Amino acid sequence: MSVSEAPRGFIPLVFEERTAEEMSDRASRFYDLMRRRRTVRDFTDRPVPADIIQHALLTAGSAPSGAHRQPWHFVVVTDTAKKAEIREAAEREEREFYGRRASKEWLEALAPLGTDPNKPFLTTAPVLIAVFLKRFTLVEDPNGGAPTRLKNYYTTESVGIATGFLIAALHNAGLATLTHTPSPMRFLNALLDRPRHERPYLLLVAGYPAPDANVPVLERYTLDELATFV
Ligand code: IYR
Repeated sequence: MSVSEAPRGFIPLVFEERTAEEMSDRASRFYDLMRRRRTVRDFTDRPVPADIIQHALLTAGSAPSGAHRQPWHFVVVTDTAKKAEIREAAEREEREFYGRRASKEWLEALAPLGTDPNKPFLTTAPVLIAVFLKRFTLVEDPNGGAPTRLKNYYTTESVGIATGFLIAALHNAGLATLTHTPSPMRFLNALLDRPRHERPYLLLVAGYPAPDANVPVLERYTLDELATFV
């Protein structure tokens, strides 16, 4: 981060007031769009236009963050060999997870999803976006001295919100995604050449669903179940 990215002063808010009718219409139409999002595990290798990924990343970067520290970094992987390396490392961790690390309770929770240690989507899907969380930001010294460590705040919340924006943006554009969290995923630092103070947060898989893709039958909470109005 350069010092110029820090907030500087105040300007009038640009706020477009909408009619109540337009607001209701937009609210219900946005819900209608978002409720059609499904986590997809079967992708085709059909490439996706770069500008869609770029705009989705800019959308993610518009998320609010603690003290506006923007504690995120995204690595977009489309290279076939790099995807293969990621798959191999992720499957190694997943074999440990399913074979040893996961509790019985966790495996039972996953059973309805039908997941296992094999992650073919990591090489089939055209795009992997590795999301990194920056616990602090390194500010370069303009005089060539040692960089300063600027502490970041609410990093988990901030990166979670940005990732939500990213998933919504990709879905809005017409792509399918999968939030994949190989655990642990420190291997991503070495494979993607990211510094240690950046923690891999999740791996977002994006692309077109396979024509025969299936998704689990599931129900989402109703409004009464998910919210309380006091
Ligand atoms: N990371 C493993 C296990 C897994 C965990 C959860 I929580 C999920 O919602 C899905 C999978 C895997 O990717 O298979």
